[in-house]
Amino acid sequence: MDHSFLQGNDFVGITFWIVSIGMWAATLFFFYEGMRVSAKWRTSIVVAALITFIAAVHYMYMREYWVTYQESPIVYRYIDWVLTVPLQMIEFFLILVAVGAAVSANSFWRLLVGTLVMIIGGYLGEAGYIPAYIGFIVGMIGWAIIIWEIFGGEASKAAAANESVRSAFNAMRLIVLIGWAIYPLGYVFGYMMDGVNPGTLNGIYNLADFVNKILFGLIIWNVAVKDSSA
Ligand SMILES: *C/C=C(C)/C=C/C=C(C)/C=C/C1=C(C)CCCC1(C)C
Repeated sequence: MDHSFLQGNDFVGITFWIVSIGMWAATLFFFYEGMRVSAKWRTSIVVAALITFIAAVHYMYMREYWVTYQESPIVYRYIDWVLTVPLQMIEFFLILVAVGAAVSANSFWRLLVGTLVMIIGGYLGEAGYIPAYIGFIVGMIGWAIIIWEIFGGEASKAAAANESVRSAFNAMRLIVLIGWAIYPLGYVFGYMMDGVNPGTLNGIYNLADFVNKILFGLIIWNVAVKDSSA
């Protein structure tokens, strides 16, 4: 049973380990800080904590799976994403609601549809139900719907009109544009170069999750703390 513990030369396994601990630490931090900010910001911070919490639990299983089989924990990965990405979409609305801006539910539904198209496309491609490149195209269409909505849609107009959330909203959407671009890169290197490469794929996805869940939460925390002390 050599492979039931993390080995020193298993670099991808080490990234699984670091990200899982990072997610737990971020969760404790966000829950604690949520009690410190003013009441209208609490929900946003608690949702940031839930995102890292859900990821932390999944990372424990993914890490175990990787260390044992040296293969992609596809099902755990996608269950994590299907829960945490919609929560991140909700965050765009929560920060607007916290400062009293008006946005309709339609915009949220469009974001949710984009999220589901992106994740279901990626899952079907990775799990081998459809050819990898078709999963990629479907995933890119879903991501484009999300980008379209947060850069040109209703929520972005509401944010532009409000001084205290504008910078947070801008930073969060840059994460969706630039930070999220790491995932399709992982998919390309993992599935579309030369056969399947689970090491590269998971190393890149782990880095992406670290940036896109922890940094994303820290941006929200930063506006909440500033606005609470103002
Ligand atoms: C916390 C988890 C996050 C923010 C996950 C985000 C995942 C993506 C942005 C995935 C995107 C993909 C494409 C744009 C095309 C190829 C397939 C995916 C699913 C890897």
